[in-house]
Amino acid sequence: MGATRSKKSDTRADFVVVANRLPVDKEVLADGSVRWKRSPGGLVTALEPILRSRTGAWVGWSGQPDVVEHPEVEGLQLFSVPLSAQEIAEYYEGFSNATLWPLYHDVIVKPEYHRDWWNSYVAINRRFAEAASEAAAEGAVVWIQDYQLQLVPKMLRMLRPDLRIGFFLHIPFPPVELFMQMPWRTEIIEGLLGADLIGFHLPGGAQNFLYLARRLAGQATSKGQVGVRSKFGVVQVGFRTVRVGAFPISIDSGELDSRAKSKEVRKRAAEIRQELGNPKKILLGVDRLDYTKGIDVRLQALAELLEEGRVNPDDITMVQLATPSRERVDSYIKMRGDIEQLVGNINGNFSQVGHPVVQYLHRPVPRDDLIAFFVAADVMLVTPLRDGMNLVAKEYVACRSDLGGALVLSEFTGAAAELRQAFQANPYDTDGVKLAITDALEQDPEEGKRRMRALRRQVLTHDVQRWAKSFLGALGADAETIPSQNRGLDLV
Ligand code: GDG
Repeated sequence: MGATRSKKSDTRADFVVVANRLPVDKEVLADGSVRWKRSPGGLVTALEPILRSRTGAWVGWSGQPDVVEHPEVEGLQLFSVPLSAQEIAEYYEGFSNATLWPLYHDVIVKPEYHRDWWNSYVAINRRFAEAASEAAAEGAVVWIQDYQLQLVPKMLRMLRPDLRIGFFLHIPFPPVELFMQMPWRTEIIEGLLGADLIGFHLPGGAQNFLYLARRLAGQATSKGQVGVRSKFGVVQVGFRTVRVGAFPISIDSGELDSRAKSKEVRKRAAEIRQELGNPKKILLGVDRLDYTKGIDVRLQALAELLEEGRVNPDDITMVQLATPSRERVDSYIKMRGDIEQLVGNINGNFSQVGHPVVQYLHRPVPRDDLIAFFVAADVMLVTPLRDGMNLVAKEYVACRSDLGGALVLSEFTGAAAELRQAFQANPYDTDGVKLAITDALEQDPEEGKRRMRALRRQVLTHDVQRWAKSFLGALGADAETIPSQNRGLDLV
C-alpha cells in the first residue's frame, strides 16, 4: 500500500479506520525477528484509495496477546491496541462472539450474558476510543467498524468533539424483540448514537435501529434529560443530528473478474475438475466455519436428495471449504463436530472408494485457488440461517464471466436483496432448499446465462469502492454538525 505521508507538522491522520483487527498479521520468524504481513480483505481494498490520498491510519488489534506497536506497513500508519489473554477471552471470544454475534444472528445459539464480559467490552472499547483519539488529527474523519466496537462512537465523541465519526455494522441489526434481551441495551444504543452517521447493510437493520433508538435512548426524557426523536433516516439527539442509512457492502468486483479470467486461474480450475474425477456437476460451499452459515442446511438437503435418488452420487462432487474460525468458543467446537459427522454420514452412505461425494477441507485456501474453485463450480451453495451480506455469493458471480454456473442463495442473507436471479430458498425449509438445488443442477443453459448476466450486472456495477464512496459521501455531507454542540449525548 503506497500511502504518502502528510507534509504537515501534525503527523496525526486525517482519516482513521478503527476496526477490531488490523489489516496485517504479525509474524514472528524462526530467528525471532518480526514481520508484519498485510492480510488483504475487502475493507482494506475499499479504503485503500482514501488511505492513499490522505494521511491514513488504522487502529486495531494485532490478533495476538499483548502487542503494543505502531508500525508503518506499506505507507499505512498502524496503531496496535494491546489485548491481554484474559481480555481476548472476555471482550472478543466472550462478549463479541458468544453474546453479540448470536444475539444479532436471530439467536441461532443462545447468547450468554456475563457481567465480567460486559465490563471487559466497556474497558476495551474505551481503549480503542483513546487510541483513535490519539491517532486522529483535528477535524479528522474516523470510521469505526462493526459489532465489537459499538461503544466507541460515544466514547470518542466525548474525548474529541471535533471529529466527524462514522460507524458501519457488518452484521445484521436485530429486531426489537431480540435486542431487548440485552441487559446493556441502552448503553449500546447510546454508544452508537455518538456517531454522525450509522450504516447498516439493509434498510431493515436501519429501521430496527431507529425504532430502538426512539424506544431506549428516548427513555431518558422521563428523567428530565434531552430526548431522542427519530424519523426515517435521522435521529435527533439533543442538538445533534445522527443519520442512519443502508449501505450494502460489496467486493472489488472488477479485480476479481479479471483475476478469474487469467490463464493461471482457468488452468487451475480445469485441474480441480480433473482432480475431482471429472464429475458431471461440482457443488461448492465456501464459508468460515460458523453456525450462521448453514453448512448443515446444505449437507442435510444433499443427504436427502441422495437418499431419495433425486441426485445420483456418481454424477456429483460437493466441495466444502470451511475456514477455521473462533475455535475456542464452545458453540463453534460443538458445531464443528456436528458438521463433520454429517460429512462422514454422507460419505459413508454414498461414496465409492477413491470418490468421496463430499470433499471437506477445514483450512484456509490461497486466494487464487479459491477463485479457481468459483470458476470450476457448477452450483454454488450459500445457505446461511442469517448473514449480514455474504460476500462469497457476490464473489462467485464476479468470477463467472463465462455466464456458467448457478447460485443457490438463502433468503436470509443481505445479498438476497440484490441477487434476485439466484435460486433463492428459505434455509429453514429443507424441501425448499432441495428444490433450489435440483433446479440449479438441472437449469437450462440459456436460462442460466440469462440469470448470470443479470446477477453480474448488479455485482459489477455495485462494487466495494462505490460502497465506501457512498458511505463517506454521506458522512462528509453531514456538514451542519457544530463541534461545540457535539460533546456528550445528554442522555445518561
Ligand atoms: C462479515 C459478515 C458480511 C473464506 N474462506 C476463504 C476465504 N474466504 C473469504 C471469502 C470472503 C470472506 O472470506 C468471507 O466473507 P463473508 O461476507 O462471506 O462472511 P463473514 O466473514 O462472516 O463477514 C458478512 C461481511 O462481514 C462484510 O461486511 O458480508 O455478512 O458476517 O471474502 O472469499 N478467502 C481465502 N481463503 C479461504 O479459504 N483466501
